[in-house]
Amino acid sequence: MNKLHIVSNRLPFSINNDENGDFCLAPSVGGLATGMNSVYKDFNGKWIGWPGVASDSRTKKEINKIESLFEEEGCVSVQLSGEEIEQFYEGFCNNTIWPLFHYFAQYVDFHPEFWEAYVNVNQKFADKTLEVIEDGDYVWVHDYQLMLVPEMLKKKKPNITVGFFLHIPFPSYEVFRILPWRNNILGGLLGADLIGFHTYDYERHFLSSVRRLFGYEISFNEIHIDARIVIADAFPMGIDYKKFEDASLKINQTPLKERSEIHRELEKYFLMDPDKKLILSIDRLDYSKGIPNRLHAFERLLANHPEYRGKVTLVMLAVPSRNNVVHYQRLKSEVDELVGGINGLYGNINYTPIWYFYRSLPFHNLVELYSMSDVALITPVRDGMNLVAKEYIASRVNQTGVMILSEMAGVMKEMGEAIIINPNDEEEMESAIIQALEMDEVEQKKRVTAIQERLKRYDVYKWAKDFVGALNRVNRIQKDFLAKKVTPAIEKNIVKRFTTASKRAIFLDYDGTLKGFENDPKGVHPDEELESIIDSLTRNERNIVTIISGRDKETLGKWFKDKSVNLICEHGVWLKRLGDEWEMMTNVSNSWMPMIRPVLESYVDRTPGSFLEEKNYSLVWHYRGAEAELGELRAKELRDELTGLVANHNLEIMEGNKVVEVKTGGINKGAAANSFLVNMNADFILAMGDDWTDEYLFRELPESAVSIKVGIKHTSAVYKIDTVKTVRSFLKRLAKN
Ligand code: GDG
Repeated sequence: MNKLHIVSNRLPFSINNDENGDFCLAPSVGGLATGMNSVYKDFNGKWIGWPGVASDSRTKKEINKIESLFEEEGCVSVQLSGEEIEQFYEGFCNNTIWPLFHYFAQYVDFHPEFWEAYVNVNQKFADKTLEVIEDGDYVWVHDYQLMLVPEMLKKKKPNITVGFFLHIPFPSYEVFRILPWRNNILGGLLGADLIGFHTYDYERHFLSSVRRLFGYEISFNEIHIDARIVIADAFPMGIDYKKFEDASLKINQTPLKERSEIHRELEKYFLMDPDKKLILSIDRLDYSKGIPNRLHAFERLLANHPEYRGKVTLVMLAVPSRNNVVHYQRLKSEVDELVGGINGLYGNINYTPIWYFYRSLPFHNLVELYSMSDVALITPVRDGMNLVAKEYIASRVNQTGVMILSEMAGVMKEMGEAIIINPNDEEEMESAIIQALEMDEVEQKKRVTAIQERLKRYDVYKWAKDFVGALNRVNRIQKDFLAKKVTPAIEKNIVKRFTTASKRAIFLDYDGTLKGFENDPKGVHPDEELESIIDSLTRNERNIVTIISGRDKETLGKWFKDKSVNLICEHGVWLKRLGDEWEMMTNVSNSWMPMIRPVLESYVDRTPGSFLEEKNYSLVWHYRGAEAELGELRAKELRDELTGLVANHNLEIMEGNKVVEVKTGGINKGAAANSFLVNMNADFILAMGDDWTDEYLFRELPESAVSIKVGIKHTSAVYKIDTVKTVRSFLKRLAKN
């Protein structure tokens, strides 16, 4: 496989000083570093990111030293100045995107200078990446700090495969649309070939924004953008399960005198009274984590249930985070005050209700807390995933313990066995704490074991491998397209056959092939360029050009009145040979229309922006002008409703691009083209079309025909071409011969 590179805001090492005071690197312990290490070294790639110090806070010599230390680890440094960090990271990332994507719209700052810094810094990351990557490489970009990088990379190097993973929630469209730069962000992300989220809900919100803001066609989780397919999918991030399990086993076996201070303190606590219980809470001090809500619930418990006073302690580890941002400073004061209040009210010489640590702890202390706490209380008001919840469960090597978990955390989807709460419902949280404290061991073990099995299977290594596997599959889809693409060599061959032929039958679909889609289908008249292409093709009388379309005969008849072309309309009901009158190709009836028309009309009434088109032998409901998601929903409904009706009347439902059409069965472009070809003796046949109604044409024409699909989707055509623009330039070159 080709190289795989990682791009993330931070590099996976932090800078320390060794015993001589020289710089050295310490590996980050986070899940991302662990997961990525498992894949990127195997693929011989680089890790591109910010080393963690402002470039203008050190001397040039120090920066060079730091860069070379990172280089030894396969890392490429992106240097950021103090001002860039302030405006890009603290500004746009943490004051705009973070609150917005966590539904704290009231905290969002919309500063154009923050946005400008975001664009510039993203460009810096992209430029650094472009220096190290080659055609054919894979690049995996991480998180909300770098959402513009995929597009920036793809623009300069289209022949790479780009994956993007978002570690935080993707908000609903109604929230995302608030952002003035929403289209730029979405466009940036869509530069990737694969976009990963923790949960299906975030994926769904993302697709909904793509549909509503850009109107791209989406089938399941595939977004069709001209000649590209972008896939969105859910990959719930796992943890290094074994690392937590092993560390916890080791703690249980540590001899008394070797135990850490925290470990000894915790044991002392239980020695005083074995019935005592510990509730654990660990997070970065962030407003998304719901820390005040949790404290209120704990306070309620002590207030309403005096029997738990002296018996239950909340161990709260709040890791300092983003303390330059004002909302974090306010949160810190709020939490300090709440903890002080509760301890003051319910504590005594022998009892402190909350043990509050405002710092980070070394890994083994963290696991000690996990392995010795009876209950984990994890109550974010919004959280992309929440790895703490997974780490707690992995550390429960004797399978006891109870998890109280917010329904707003992504991890909840994998932890149905936890006690699930709404973090805004303090009463519910209070009852959940009581339920957890009183849960018997058999029940605890049943629940913990079930979650453990799941987390063990889908750990961080599996997560990373799955994502890379999906990236490979996307790459294959793109390659399939390339395999059929009309290359210069293939075109040369087609032109050669075309030149030597004495009679050339050319079938051209109209919408999506010769002409792009527009909102008003009535107005998509041929433009000057198209008319001149048709003229130059038909000037040579060896070329028998036929426009073959689902459109009605009146419209096409009017548009091509002065052109030397044949017309096949309504998918093959009508034929107009050059110089002749309209003739019916098959005997069809439209007596079914009065029965179907009211059904379609009711959809027009209930779907603003949609309308009904009445052709001679078919009825078409168009929803391109409707709100995108509503249109698709109604199209599904309509199809279901029609299925029962059409079966008894030999009718067919055809779904084109943003249309649902009902017509008499057995008529299609393939049959029509073949009957048109009878007695013609064409020694060269060309057919071009973009949607599935053209597939009949591709399938039913003689094998020697040159069939060309416009777009990337699966097809029976022999070749593919990417866009209307390329169709036109191809036809122009053909006409010259
Ligand atoms: C973002 C998303 C998503 C915490 N305190 C200490 C410590 N930690 C470690 C934990 C855990 C990590 O930090 C925290 O991860 P979370 O997932 O809980 O939360 P965020 O930092 O907000 O992460 C989140 C995540 O990205 C991954 O995609 O799950 O939703 O917000 O691993 O163990 N580690 C040590 N000492 C501490 O005091 N050593």
